[in-house]
Amino acid sequence: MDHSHETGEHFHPRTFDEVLARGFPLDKLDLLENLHKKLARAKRVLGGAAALAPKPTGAPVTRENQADLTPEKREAFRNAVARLVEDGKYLELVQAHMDMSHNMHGMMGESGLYRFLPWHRRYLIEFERELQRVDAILRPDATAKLAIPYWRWEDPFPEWLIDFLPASDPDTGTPPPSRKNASPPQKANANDVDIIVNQFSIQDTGLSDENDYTKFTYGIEGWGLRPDETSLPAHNHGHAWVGGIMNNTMTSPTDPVFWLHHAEVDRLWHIWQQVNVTPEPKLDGPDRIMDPWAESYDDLLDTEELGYVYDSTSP
Ligand SMILES: [Cu+2]
Repeated sequence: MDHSHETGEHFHPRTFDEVLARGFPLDKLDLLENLHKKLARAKRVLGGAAALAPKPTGAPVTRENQADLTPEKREAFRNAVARLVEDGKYLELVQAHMDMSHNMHGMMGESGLYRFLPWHRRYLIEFERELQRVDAILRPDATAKLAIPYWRWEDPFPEWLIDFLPASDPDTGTPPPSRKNASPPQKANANDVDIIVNQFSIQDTGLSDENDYTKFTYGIEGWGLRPDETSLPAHNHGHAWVGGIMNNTMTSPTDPVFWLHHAEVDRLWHIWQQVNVTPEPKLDGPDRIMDPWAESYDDLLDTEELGYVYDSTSP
């Protein structure tokens, strides 16, 4: 069944399976760009940027590999998410991702492709600060602040989240469909991650003026190819592999594993940034601002300055 919105100039695939089947929408770039401008314009009439979350104080928190997380931290993460679901904040966070006027995926065109990494970096920071806010209430005596764990794609689904799906599907108000956690599509293995981070230059995006940033983000979002020209599993494939609500392009953050999956995207970007410092995305004017927040691409380049580090910088 095709659930995508494709009437006239509207075009937005509903599932990552569809996104994978269609591939990067090179032939629809003008259409998508215009749609985005229209949506963004409509949005500006409705309301301004969200208030900035306060700058983090103290030492940066450490985002750890979910497989190494202590039972106490797993428990604290689940309890904090459950609390955010209860107080309605979780739904607000999901709604920010459901609003396609933010143009943060390559399925929406060229600027969406360039905005994918910085937009989701900013989005995770918002979630992490909310986690820390409720964790401070739930564990007033805790010595270390909570951070978002990351899920390495070659690892099995985090077993400590298997029974954890606390939020309702925002579209139906009922419990989300259960996960699939199986191929197809394949999720990325260690060799795929090496291609994404170290062999990104083999990607041919078909875009004019492509640079290293274009090629890297194209591969990590999930549009790329392996050297043998088969599809290179990456971010999009992880969503479709988990399935259930994670396969929904708009409501996927309803599944808490979304944050761990995107923390891995963010960690791989961070690793890549350490050796590839010069290339810039073509983002001008409002496209450079990661709405609904006020930060621009340029404000989102240094994770330590943004309040967090990763416990490992090897892919
Ligand atoms: Cu995603």
